[in-house]
Amino acid sequence: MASNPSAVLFKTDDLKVVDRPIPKPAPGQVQIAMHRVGICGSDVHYWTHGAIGDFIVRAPMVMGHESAGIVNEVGEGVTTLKIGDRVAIEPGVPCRRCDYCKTGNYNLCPDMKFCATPPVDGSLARYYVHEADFCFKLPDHVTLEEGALLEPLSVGVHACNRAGVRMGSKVLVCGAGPIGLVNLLTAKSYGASKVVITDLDSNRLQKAKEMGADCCIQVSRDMTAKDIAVKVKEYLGDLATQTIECTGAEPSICAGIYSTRSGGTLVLVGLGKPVVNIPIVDASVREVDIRGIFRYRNCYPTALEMVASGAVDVKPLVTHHYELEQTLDAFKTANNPTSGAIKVMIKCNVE
Ligand code: NAD
Ligand code: 572
Ligand code: ZN
Repeated sequence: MASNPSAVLFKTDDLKVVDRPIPKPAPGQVQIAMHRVGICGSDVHYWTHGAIGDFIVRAPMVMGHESAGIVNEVGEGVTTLKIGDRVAIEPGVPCRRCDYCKTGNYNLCPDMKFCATPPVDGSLARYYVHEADFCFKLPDHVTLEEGALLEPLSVGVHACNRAGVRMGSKVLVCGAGPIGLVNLLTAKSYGASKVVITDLDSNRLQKAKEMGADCCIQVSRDMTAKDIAVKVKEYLGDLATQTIECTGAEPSICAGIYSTRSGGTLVLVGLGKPVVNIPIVDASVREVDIRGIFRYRNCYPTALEMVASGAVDVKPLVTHHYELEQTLDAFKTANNPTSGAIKVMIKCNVE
């Protein structure tokens, strides 16, 4: 009898792999035999804190939103996918009817159902069902692991689009975690002539260097935001045309403002304290545009092309692999600052 082991978060610090019924695809859906699911910082945060802001785990929830697998069954009316297709799963399905959806800004849909954001179950299971039109067929030469990595890569694509990164841009990326690194990859593939990246952690900067960063700045807590801007200017020959802030830390947002040239753009990807003290007048009088992002929209096709064409190599993001049954160990590694983990990947099936 087939089973469906699934990584379920019951409450804070209570994550177990338990058997669940194998879901049947409704009309318009496909059932997917899951192969690779990456662990995101948000998964770890739900596990350790039981909530992110107003999103509280009130009922058992399956984890995972960075995923790819193989179509195992198609629901009624699905014509675009067939059994055996290898797909990357875009984890957020919007209502399709509201003004935001109808104008293409579906990431802002108030009724978005996003995997592993309470109360919606995620995809860290052996079998999972999803809307067929939010599944992207992978070419044969793109691995399922790369398919799973399209999710964080899409965050980089949306951030660089919102920042206006283009040929010849001189970009500052603040933070060399997985999200800073996908922004580095995207900025370079968009033609940025130089990308400088910051972090507190030298190991993370070493990884950034290996993944194409032109310069790395190891910041320390006693450096001022203006000190960091001076270093950015030294390395880029000027302040940054675009800054992508991927830490959410107040001092780093301040450094991001001072490091962006007049008329440039600062995109806030990192989400930290809800209220921060930043030099807003400096940004205002120098016409530094400050923009936010909320996940991504319409970015999976671009992210897939970037990987399929070889314009970016996302594989070095993955530092650890675990089996589905070892999910708890995988989360412990992802949450251990001394593990050297960037992206921890779970294998739900052999490829
Ligand atoms: P992460 O914690 O792995 O990486 C953050 C990095 O920032 C770490 O390496 C840390 O050492 C570094 N850092 C901390 N303070 C710093 C400082 N003052 N200066 C320089 N570096 C500093 O997290 P991640 O998975 O890479 O995600 C980054 C952020 O992006 C998180 O806040 C996450 O919630 C956010 N995020 C936002 C969206 C969105 O839609 N806006 C989507 C995905 C992730
Ligand atoms: O891959 C999507 C993603 N989004 C993250 C974090 C990690 N991964 N966000 C940060 C948290 N927010 S939220 O608005 N929220 C829990 C819905 O605070 C979403 C975007
Ligand atoms: Zn995520």
